[in-house]
Amino acid sequence: MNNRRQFLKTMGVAAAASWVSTAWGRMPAITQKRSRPLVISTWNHGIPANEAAWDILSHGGTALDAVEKGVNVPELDPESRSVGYGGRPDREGIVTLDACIMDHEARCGSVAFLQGIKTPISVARKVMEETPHVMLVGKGAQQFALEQGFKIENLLVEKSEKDWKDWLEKSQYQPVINVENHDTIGMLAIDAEGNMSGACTTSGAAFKMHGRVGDSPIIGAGLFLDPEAGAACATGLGEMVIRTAGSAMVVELMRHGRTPQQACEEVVGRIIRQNPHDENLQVGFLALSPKGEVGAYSIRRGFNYARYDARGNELIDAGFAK
Ligand code: SD4
Repeated sequence: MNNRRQFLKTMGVAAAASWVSTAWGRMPAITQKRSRPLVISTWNHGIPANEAAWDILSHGGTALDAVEKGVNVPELDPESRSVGYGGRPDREGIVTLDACIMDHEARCGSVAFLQGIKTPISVARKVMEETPHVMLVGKGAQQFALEQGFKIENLLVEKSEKDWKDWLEKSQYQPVINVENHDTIGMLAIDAEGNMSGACTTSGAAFKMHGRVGDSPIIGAGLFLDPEAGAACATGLGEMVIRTAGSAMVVELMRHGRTPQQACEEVVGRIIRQNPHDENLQVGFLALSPKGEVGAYSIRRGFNYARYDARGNELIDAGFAK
């Protein structure tokens, strides 16, 4: 699909009213019909995750329940090897998980470096709802999860253990672009009431240093939501997302009038300018405005997202810069 068609598909088809400048020159500005409920999520595993989220949204449930239950699907799927149970381990062979969640009142909860719990997003929600804090990490997060009734289980599945043993032969840390095309899941939803929520959960970069925390549990990096301005989430090399306060920046640009698409493109552009010679760098953003407009953009080809609204569940290729 050429870039222009991809752009149009990314933006959805609707009436052209005015013109905007994009990475591909001047294009008609596209106004989408107000659409809700709506859920979008990163990568192929967004399709089954959206199904679970839509089941809640279409029955009048809240966006907060939808994003939690939605991302629980890849978290619990051992075949989803970059999220939750089944995720690839760090270089010590230990699976450590990062996740965060945010609701329409800008309340948030987060866990990082969490071990042995299959559904970190649900622990993050408990942090938000049951503690005076935003973020718990490591042993403290695990202890809190146990107190909340979660079980400790082995998260390292055979395939991930084998990948790790193969990796040990060379022990070279080299993040791979679009790992199997289903990385971190970031999900943004707007419910029938018009309230937005977001969730982001991952096992992080495969074979990372023990103790490494990426962008995904960092409010403002892997996920951000402001009820007045919109919501955004990120996937890709977390260090670069943290350095640009990526998701917070996308939301802030929307507050200042950019469409979700323009905001995603601008922050991707900043990351490219900071790293002009990095040929292996991939970062992608997904964004949602309070009106239900969607944006998605990445540094390189390969980033896609799933969108579920009244018309059904669809996998869409995001636009890309290089
Ligand atoms: C991280 N952002 O831990 C995550 C990994 C990811 O696509 O999303 N990769 O850096």
